[in-house]
Amino acid sequence: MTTPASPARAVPPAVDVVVVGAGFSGMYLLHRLRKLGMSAVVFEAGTDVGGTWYWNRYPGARVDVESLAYSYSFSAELEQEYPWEERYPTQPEILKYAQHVADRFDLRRDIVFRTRVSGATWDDESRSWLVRTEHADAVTARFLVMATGCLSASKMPEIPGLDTFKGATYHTAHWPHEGVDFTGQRVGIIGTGSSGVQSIPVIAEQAAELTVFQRTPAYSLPARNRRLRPDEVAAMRADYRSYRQAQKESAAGVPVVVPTKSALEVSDSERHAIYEAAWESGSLVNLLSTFTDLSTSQEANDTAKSWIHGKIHDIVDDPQVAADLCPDYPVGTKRPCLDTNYYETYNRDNVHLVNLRRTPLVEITERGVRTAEREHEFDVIVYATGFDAMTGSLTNVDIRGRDGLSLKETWSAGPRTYLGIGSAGFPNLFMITGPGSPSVLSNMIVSIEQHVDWVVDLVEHLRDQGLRTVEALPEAQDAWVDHVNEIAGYTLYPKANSWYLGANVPGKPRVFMPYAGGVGAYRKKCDEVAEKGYEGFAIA
Ligand code: N01
Repeated sequence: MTTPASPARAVPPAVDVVVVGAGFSGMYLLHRLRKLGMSAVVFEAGTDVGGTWYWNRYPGARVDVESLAYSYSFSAELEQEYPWEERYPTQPEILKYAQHVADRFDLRRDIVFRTRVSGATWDDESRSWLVRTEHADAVTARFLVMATGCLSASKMPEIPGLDTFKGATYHTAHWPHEGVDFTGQRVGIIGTGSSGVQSIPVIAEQAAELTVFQRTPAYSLPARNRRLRPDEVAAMRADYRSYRQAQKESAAGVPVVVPTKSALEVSDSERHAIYEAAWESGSLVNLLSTFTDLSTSQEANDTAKSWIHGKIHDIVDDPQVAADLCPDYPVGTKRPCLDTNYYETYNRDNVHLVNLRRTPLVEITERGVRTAEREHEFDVIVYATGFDAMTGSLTNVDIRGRDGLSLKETWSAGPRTYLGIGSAGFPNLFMITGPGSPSVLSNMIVSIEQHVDWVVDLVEHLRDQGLRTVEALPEAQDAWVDHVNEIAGYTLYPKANSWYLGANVPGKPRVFMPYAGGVGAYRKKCDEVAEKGYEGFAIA
């Protein structure tokens, strides 16, 4: 998607805070900063608010956290009034919610749409950032907050001949606003992560033929989506505060019954009944919290893996296709998916699976996709090939800290942050849900609100104390990076080639980027740091 040549509105020359991105982070930041009486401008590449939910309009796009939980908690009125319709809302429903929030809190007047930030340079003398946009605007700001999201730098695959295809090409993360009509079309789709798993069943219903090119199968759980019942909405609204508190204290920002047993200490029949109940519940967190040791013990995890393999074989008619759809890495070590009729779709006559592990992809041709076996001809190719996750949206902006230090170069061996919020050498720069924070392992809105509150409280503290700069200390950052790695080392996460580890981007250092210690423990740590006068940060 291209951005128009001119920005939507005039840009102020100087503000207290520049925010990059008008997704859920940027919107809440703006709201909080205004309440503090600080001037702020938000730059947004899209034509409207919504971030992830603005860009990812592919067919079947839904969130995999329930609507009543995947929503802002900062306004009780908003919680009480917003009429969520479905258990797992569609992308249009979530975008409508974001637009409602923008209207309700009058956010758009401080958002400059259609404007990508190209670079930002710290000036030590004035102790401020000079932020530049693609339209050659420049704004001076005391603080720069990157609210750019973890999954926003989309990625095309490294396949020869990408530009040669004569038919239509789409990436799931840049879907046309007017939609795509696949009726009568021969469609090829590359990628079977969450975006592929959600879009494949919907495209299959329209297309004449759909061929799925799968490199790594995903674990996917049926969402069992449905309309929300008035009684469950009323019950949540009657006691939202306790629910929000439970979210804050939970591991993933979604309260669950905390498991007490190992998968290895129960009988086969008890274990199967527990997995069956989680499968029936249509909730990923339920599945991943069935036992205490699924994320730490290979043997325990193998029980879930083989149980899910059994489910896939039950659903998919062709035994070879079923076998090809069975993942071989531990459950949960790549992000599992939530689907509607995903495995069932492979029973359709017009759907074909190509296992790229057996038949590697060779090139894109004028007419379609060539594998080691043959050429497949298409009218349309859909790339559901994911993102340069967690760091791409930060390093794509030319950020220069003290003495011209480049963020991209500084992170060339992997991202280094203190708490996933700041990075040494980059004063007054904050990241919302940055690498080293729970972020993508959690309900993003819970983590976003926690980061925004923490950062805005820090900005308020500086202002009230008459202080100008804050910067992560290298030794605090080193200790935090070690801690993040240590926690990941206790888990099975490093056993899969996931985007959590940067494994989907050739040349990206293999570093486990999110913090796996849980949002409850992480929040406590952040609160302690603040209580101790922002321990680990140099403040001046
Ligand atoms: O991207 P992905 P996504 N040749 O990276 C394949 C969130 N999300 O957009 O695994 C062939 O997961 C790649 O194969 P492999 C969610 O956190 C949430 O689907 O690298 N194949 C993989 O199958 C999710 O995890 C929701 O071997 C190639 C696929 O493309 C994250 O976003 C919905 C290839 C990419 O999968 C990313 O999901 C959507 C190549 N050269 C997204 N290159 C919900 O809330 C890549 N692939 C439900």
